[in-house]
Amino acid sequence: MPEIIEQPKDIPLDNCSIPQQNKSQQTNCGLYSHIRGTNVSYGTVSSLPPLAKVFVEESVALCQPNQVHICDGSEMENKMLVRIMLDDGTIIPLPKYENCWLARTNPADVARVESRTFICTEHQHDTIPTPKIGVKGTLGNWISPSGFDQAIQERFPGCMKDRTMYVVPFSMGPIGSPLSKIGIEITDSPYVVASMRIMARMGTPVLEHLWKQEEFVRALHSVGTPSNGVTEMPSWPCDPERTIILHKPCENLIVSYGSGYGGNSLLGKKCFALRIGSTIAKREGWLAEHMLILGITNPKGDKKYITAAFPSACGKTNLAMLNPTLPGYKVECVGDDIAWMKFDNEGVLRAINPENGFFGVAPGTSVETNPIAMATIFKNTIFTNVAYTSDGGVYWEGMESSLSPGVKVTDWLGKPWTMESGTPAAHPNSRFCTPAGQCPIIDSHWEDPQGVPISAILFGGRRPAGVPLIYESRSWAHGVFIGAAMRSESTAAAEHKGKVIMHDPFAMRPFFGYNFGHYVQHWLSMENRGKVPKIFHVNWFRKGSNGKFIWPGYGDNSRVLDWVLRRCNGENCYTDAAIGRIPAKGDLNLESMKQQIDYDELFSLPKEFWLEEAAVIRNYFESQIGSDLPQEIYNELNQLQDAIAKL
Ligand code: GTP
Ligand code: SPV
Ligand code: MN
Repeated sequence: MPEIIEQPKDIPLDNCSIPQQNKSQQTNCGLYSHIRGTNVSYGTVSSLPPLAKVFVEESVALCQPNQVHICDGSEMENKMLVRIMLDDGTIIPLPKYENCWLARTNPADVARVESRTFICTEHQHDTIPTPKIGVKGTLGNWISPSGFDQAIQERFPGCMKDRTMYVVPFSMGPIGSPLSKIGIEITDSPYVVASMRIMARMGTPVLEHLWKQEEFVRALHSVGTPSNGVTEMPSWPCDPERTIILHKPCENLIVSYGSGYGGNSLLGKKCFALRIGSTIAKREGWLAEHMLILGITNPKGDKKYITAAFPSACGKTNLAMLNPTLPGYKVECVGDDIAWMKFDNEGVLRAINPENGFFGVAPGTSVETNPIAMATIFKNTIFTNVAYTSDGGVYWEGMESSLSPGVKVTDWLGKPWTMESGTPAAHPNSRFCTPAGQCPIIDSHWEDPQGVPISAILFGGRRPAGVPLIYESRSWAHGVFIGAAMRSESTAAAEHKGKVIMHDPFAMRPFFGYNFGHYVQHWLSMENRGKVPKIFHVNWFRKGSNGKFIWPGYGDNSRVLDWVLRRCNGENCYTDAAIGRIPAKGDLNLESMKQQIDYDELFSLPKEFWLEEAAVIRNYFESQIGSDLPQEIYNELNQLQDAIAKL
């Protein structure tokens, strides 16, 4: 196998079967078609329903691209995009695998930028609760309608000069499902188009469906050009200094400028499915959440579906693809990041995964920790910011055992790397973007238009101290309180520095589309709409006095799910503790575990810790949310403090 060399054009691409055509020769499907005087180089204008056409026309007038490409989602189109990205140096091939590519970003564009993410409403109070005087609000950023318009006018006019504007019709959820929604993303990034093709149902079938309904979310994206006109890294254009991500729920409108990375640019994901999605869900009476969905079957053949909300990079992908160590159990994956949940006519809460792919954290993914993900990602995948190997493969922290002897590693910045380098080979927020349908344990109902029935909801986070492996809420309101009180150690998924324990209610803090107090009220109201699932809180990340995790996690988390399932089936296998119900000693199945488990350490509730925790939660509620937080939640907190006082 030849060593991968930096110059992508020198690489034989026979095994990739990329048509050897350049940009000017792309296709002539749209040769005589124009939008606002701009050539349509691919696709036909007449395929656009009237309102979609208006959106494209307005975007062309604003961004002034040199041509327009209306995406059909075809194989041929994708090959063309790959060719363009290879020519631009945006991606390099990974000949060790089938149809896999590595993109390396500008090092200033590696994660979501929460501080530059805004929701636009007439009144600030519709977007964020009013914090106590002198306290900085941390539950989202508001921008006024005039500020919104100004931010666009300062960045977008002419921002696509000399670039192609791609029009990407996409469906969040199976096309035509009553739970699905359509969007159109307009972008000047072929990387975004190729990634959206994996992450959402994309192209002609979506446009065809759109003729029947007309309603869609508008999403405008540009990687931007810095104000001095100089693009630092032509293979990854971006404008980090002026990056901004805007949402206007009243118009179902998303506008994103300056970043090509992940949630900043794949606008179907966090911007649509969570921020705009949560506002639609509030209006229509359902829930749009940062949750995985899995199906679990016990040895008796009883199958239940569970959702789980953990903050970014806290284990959703891993749990969604769990490989149980508990004999006789089977886990199947419906989704790893987002759940849309709605009660059906029988009052059953049903969930769909609105996505079509996984945009998963690479480091830590290995044959030891997540063999299912490893069996998913080595074909038709775009990797971003991982390291690559001289035998044409990828590498990241955790893959040590898969590295063949003699193979050389080049880090995500393009520098030679060895185990002794002292820096990470892959960026901590490096990711794989891979089709969900390739997952060997994808659930047979994962595309069911009706969704799957949900029996339990888990909340959880990275809590090195004090928080037990699992506890169950005593009621729906108590469960909603547990979601509201969630805290977790920060990770590399956003721009936060260092490992600090942050509040991350419902794992949604970066993703609320409206006032969090109103969001909690909406959650409480779900109890009146149908049969609500049981709510639990889990923590795989508690550490012992030696600084090591006291729970092995991963496949052994099946033992925790076993308890959840038994509780859902009404088994009396719990004991009451100050913070909720926990498995009584002997009730958690620890049979044949490799590691010796100290139950008392795993479930201890240190009084000092919980006094402090409850005080921190109270301060957070009072200073950040005040009277917007429903009284029921304060009542739950009062009960918790009373119970802790008795410890
Ligand atoms: P987003 O895609 O950012 O929303 O994140 P996610 O919640 O899907 O996170 P993911 O499953 O990718 O997990 C991220 C990190 O958590 C990886 O480094 C994993 O190795 C680690 N992790 C996941 N599950 C466990 C576990 O059970 N125990 C321990 N100790 N680490 C875990
Ligand atoms: C997250 O940060 O929660 C992600 C990755 O799932 S991103 O799509 O970049 O938001
Ligand atoms: Mn996520």
